[in-house]
Amino acid sequence: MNAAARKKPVASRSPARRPETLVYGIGQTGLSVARFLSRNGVEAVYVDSRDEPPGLDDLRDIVPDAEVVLGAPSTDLLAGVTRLIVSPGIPDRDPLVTAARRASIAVVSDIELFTHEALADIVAITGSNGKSTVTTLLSLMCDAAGRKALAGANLGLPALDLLAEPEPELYLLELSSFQLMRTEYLPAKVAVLLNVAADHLDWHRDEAEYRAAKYRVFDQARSAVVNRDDPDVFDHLAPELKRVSFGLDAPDEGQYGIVADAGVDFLARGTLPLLACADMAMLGRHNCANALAAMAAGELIGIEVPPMLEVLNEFPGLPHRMQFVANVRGVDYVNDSKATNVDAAIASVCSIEGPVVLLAGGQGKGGDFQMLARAVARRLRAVIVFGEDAGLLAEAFKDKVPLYLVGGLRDAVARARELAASGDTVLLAPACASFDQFENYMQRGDAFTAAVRGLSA
Ligand code: UMA
Ligand code: ADP
Repeated sequence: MNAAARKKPVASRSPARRPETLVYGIGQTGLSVARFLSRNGVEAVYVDSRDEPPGLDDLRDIVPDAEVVLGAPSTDLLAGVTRLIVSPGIPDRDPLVTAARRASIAVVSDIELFTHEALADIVAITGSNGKSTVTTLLSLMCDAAGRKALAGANLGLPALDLLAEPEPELYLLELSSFQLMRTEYLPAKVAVLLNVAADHLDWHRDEAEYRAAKYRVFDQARSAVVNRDDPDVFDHLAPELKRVSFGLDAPDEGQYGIVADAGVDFLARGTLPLLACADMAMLGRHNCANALAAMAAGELIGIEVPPMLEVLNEFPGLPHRMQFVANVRGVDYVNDSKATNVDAAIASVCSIEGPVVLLAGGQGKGGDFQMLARAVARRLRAVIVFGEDAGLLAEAFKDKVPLYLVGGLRDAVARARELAASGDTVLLAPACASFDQFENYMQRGDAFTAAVRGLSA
């Protein structure tokens, strides 16, 4: 199959007869695009720079007759093409994407296709950290309130696959900067920007480009949920745009925040306490921010307070995010494998009371490890580093905190057991992507969990 696909001579069809749409990327997004185009009777050429992209067999089932081109693509493929639909993992500096832009070919995301088709209202959720948590909270809140919503995009089902489902009342889209950067038309009923911290600097040209991609979420929005801790965001809102803010400080009337009452912190709307933070099922201060953002968005789509509180009271969080694994000899082990950037790891460490043995490492994404070390060192009993960027992490932590360099996660857990005292927490919050040693952050979290279970066996 692969060889046949590769051998298929690209130039065998006359340029005039070749489809005008080129789909670049045969992963989850590419397959959802193929299903969408096929449902709509649109022919396309499918291209992937990998010799064996993961979706190839499925693609053959969806569009058996389509031309498929594998391996580093030649820009000759763009002859006669009017639209390049690009998967989010492919950066803009990619030669085919660059050539397409230079030739004024429309370079679009799957989200752009989605927004032109979707009839129901859209809630667009973005941010550097907390997107999946907030999208899930909002989805559960809709369920609890009896509102029919479909959630997807960067989380779960790709956006275009949502269009194949019975039409809901609302689409809840988790959007990455990669997707936003190639989306011009996003008429969201509610646009949520949770936070912006350095991330994906291996994909984006610089932090300014990354931030600009995030702010695009507001361009055609009808209302906005914004974080008061990021004052820059207010410069990117049209003056007349309706907005509700959230933050970890005391809120003004009509906004969401935290109020203290008799020494107890509450999630609050204005001066009205709604739920004690300690009564939330999710762990960590950053999850208070996520809960407040979800409530602000919930209000803007007309959900009543009781079903929202019910969800916050019960939902323990997604796997691999501040997930309690076990207590072994008085030491808590917590899996926050999804803390794949510096800001997430800082939030993660700072949300734990008592000394932490931090396990960090993997593939850095251009984040500032010095900033991580400065922010968390005083909370750490020790740091254990591993993986491709262990050296950079070690450089940042040296002389600040006892530091150990190990080959992998299993060794890290074994060393952590020796170092942690009763009452401590051993926390996997890697501040890095997992791809150097694992398939993804989930496999890394599972490896951590298995190693911890090995300790308690
Ligand atoms: N790739 C190539 N050549 C190609 C096409 C892809 O080398 O021709 C590589 C990419 O560089 C990347 C990998 O293949 O390393 C996957 O890229 P992709 O665009 O094919 O990814 P999909 O399988 O379509 O999955 C994407 C999102 N992945 C990325 O943005 C990297 C998934 O988010 C998303 O769930 C899915 O679409 C459906 O919408 C994952 C993710 O890691 C969870 N997202 C990033 C994050 O959350 O931080 C943004
Ligand atoms: P995303 O989908 O944006 O990656 P997740 O909800 O999956 O976000 O959370 C990923 C990680 O980010 C968590 O494991 C946690 O370490 C961190 N995190 C979650 N919410 C926040 C927040 N509001 N602020 C800072 N860090 C957060």
